[in-house]
Amino acid sequence: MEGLKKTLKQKIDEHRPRTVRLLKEHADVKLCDVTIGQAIGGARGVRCLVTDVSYLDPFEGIRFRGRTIPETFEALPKDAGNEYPSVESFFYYLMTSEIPTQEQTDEVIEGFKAKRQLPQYVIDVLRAAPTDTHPMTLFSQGILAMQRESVFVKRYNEGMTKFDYWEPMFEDVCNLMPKLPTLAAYIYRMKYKADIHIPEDPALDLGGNFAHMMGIDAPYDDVARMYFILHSDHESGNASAHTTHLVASTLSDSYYALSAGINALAGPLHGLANQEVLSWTMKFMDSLGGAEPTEEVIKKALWDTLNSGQVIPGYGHAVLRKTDPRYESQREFCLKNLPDYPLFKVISQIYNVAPGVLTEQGKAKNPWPNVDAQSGVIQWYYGLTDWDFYTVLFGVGRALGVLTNIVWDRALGYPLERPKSLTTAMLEEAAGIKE
Ligand code: HAX
Repeated sequence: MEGLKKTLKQKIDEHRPRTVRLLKEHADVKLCDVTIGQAIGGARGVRCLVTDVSYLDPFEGIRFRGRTIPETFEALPKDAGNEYPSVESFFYYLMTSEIPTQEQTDEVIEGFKAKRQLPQYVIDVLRAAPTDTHPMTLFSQGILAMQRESVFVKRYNEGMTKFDYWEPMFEDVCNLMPKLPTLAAYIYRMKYKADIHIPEDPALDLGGNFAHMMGIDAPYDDVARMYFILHSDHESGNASAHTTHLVASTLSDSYYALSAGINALAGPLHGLANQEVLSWTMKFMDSLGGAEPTEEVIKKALWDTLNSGQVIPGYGHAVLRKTDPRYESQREFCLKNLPDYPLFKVISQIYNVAPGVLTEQGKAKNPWPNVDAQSGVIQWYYGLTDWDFYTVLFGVGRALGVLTNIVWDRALGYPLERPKSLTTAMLEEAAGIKE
């Protein structure tokens, strides 16, 4: 990965003076005021994180390094016969903001291939867990188990200057990232495919080899590429990205930080929503006893969910105020590849009804679907019906973004993150209502 590392170093050297200048000359410029509502209400809209890897506009949606999803798919190189770019070319792009040439992409493909084998002790850790352990727990444990490999820790203990932190962090990331699809596929086959495993195919790229190790035929390789890229990054404030960034800010290494980020992703208000969507939809379809759902019946089921105090999974967002472009991108895939699939039709019917129901209820600021409302149906169509595995797929994709971010965090010398808390009495005093 020397070519990627060289370009990255050049980008870091160019970028560092911008951060230094902002801190030296403009540190007192105000970005926003924080209200009591924001302090109690999960810091929504508080602008206090910095990343250049992606930016989320409430109405436009995500841009990766300045490009929208369609622009990103269009710009990156694709291998003959593939509709989606390789994950490796996307990794190069996220790290450096430059569209790689085929040669630069091939270097990452070969670099990742050399690192994708799981150590035996990770397999031993997975196998020691009780059989009903959730796949996300196994995924997080597998990542954490590899922490002993950290080059960052070794170099830190030897004594290194802070200007060099990013290099061993980058090395750790390049060792860890290619192992994640292997880890995910191992968990999947251990739990759901009678513990029968498929050896890697050294001819295939990350997406292709993942599909192969999962035991799912083409075009699942392209589905994997699309899925991992779509789920990679959503700027820095979402819970998995923020957790990874926070943990790494203590100079904890990428294994600790990613494992923590994956734990954040495992919540039903975040990545686990993709599992919740399928579980909700299947329960709903079971309740119909084989009858085709009408929009009236869907409306009632959605209201029943709301009236029982639960959320409608896959709808709403803390930042977005329109349909998530990641949802749209997957919907386009469905319209092209599985337009008449009954489950897709139900998901589309829910899309017709749920925003109206949420608007009528009047609580959710964004009644539109997010990425998780559309992802499970694609997995289901290609035979991956074990929905408690879906968030692991999200986790493999999310790693691309959050690991890129923590390399840049170290490169730009971002310090330990430590916001300030207040007491309720202090808020009452600020509000002028203290007894
Ligand atoms: N169903 C029911 N109620 C919802 C709702 C939904 N889908 N979305 C928001 N609300 C409710 C909130 O629970 C909140 O209710 P209270 O006032 O009683 O607390 C109210 O509407 C206002 O919430 P908001 O400001 O619109 O949304 P938040 O920023 O607080 O929360 C969530 C954003 C994504 C957590 C929320 O929309 C939700 O719970 N959605 C369903 C779960 C989901 O799909 N999560 C995945 C989000 C995308 C993602 O991160 N993927 O990983």
